[in-house]
Amino acid sequence: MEQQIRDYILELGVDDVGVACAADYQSPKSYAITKFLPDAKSVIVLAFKPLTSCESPSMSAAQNGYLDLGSFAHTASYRIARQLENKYQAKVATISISYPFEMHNDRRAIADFSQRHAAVAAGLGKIGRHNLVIHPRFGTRVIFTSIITNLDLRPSARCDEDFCIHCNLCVENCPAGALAEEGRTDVMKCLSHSQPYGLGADITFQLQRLGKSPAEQQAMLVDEHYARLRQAAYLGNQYMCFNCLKNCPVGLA
Ligand code: B12
Ligand code: SF4
Ligand code: SF4
Repeated sequence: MEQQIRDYILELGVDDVGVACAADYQSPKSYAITKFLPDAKSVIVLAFKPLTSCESPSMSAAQNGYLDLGSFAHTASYRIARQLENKYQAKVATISISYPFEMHNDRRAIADFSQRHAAVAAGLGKIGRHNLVIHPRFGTRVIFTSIITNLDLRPSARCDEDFCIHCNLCVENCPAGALAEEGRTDVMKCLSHSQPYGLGADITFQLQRLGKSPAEQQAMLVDEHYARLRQAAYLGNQYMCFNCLKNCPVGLA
């Protein structure tokens, strides 16, 4: 069954797949896996290698590349989950690139499920100095989604090798200094550079608006900054920095 599922997934165009035993998915800050599927037994982790368009010098084209990747990942994940239900009578919970992501004051910037912990448990790579998973073939340039299932699948072997060559290029090229401390990404520093038009920026904008005169508010609302905030909210997460990913030499031919 494992091989059939694997073949189906790769034939859809997913770049790699790994399986973790649900008990081996241990992400202390995330919710327990049973929150998503009470009788979870395995996690199927899908790896997607971004197209070169994601590294276009045009940030808008790079954004578009990631939006394309997201659409493909959604479709592939849905088709695989459907196949698991129809062919193997499985139960499933699909976890996409960034969601599910409940908003709580005491869990800021922590998603409900951690794709990195799942990917490591499913043998799809190891964490590098930049706190991202480095895949054995694709290096840092890889995005993950997961499907939790009640099927008892044989887990993939974990990666033993350290793929990070400790060149420090990710740290040196981070414009926010968010990677200064080893093993921790300073979330607020990263966010200010990677999502200048994200939720945090929107809140700042709304707070700045408070107390302004009607004429000042009108000027703020017709400014391009507000248009960018609205565009980002409409399109989804618009990341403007990929330096830690783009500067990592691992996986480049
Ligand atoms: C919220 C989020 C962010 C937030 C906050 C990150 C955070 N708090 O971890 C911000 C906006 C800062 C962010 C930035 C980026 N993100 Co982000 N992000 C997420 C998201 C949605 C949730 C992460 C989360 O819940 N973290 C909180 C908990 C789980 O993390 P943690 O336990 O504290 O783990 C940390 C440490 O423990 C450390 N660590 C130390 N030792 C070990 C050992 C193991 C085994 C593991 C797993 C971790 C680990 O690594 C973590 C970094 O702080 C995930 C998708 C998902 N659902 O998982 C993507 C995700 C992590 N992001 C991703 C990417 C690519 C990025 C960016 C490059 C942005 C971009 N331009 O695309 C930057 C890179 C920043 C960096 N170098 O760390 C990818 C990473 C892919 C990969 N190859 O690993 C993910 C997995 C999305 C995906 N589906 O592929 N992200
Ligand atoms: S995405 Fe940019 S700001 Fe965030 S950690 Fe990576 S290099 Fe630094
Ligand atoms: S850029 Fe260098 S130090 Fe950073 S993760 Fe890649 S190999 Fe490791």
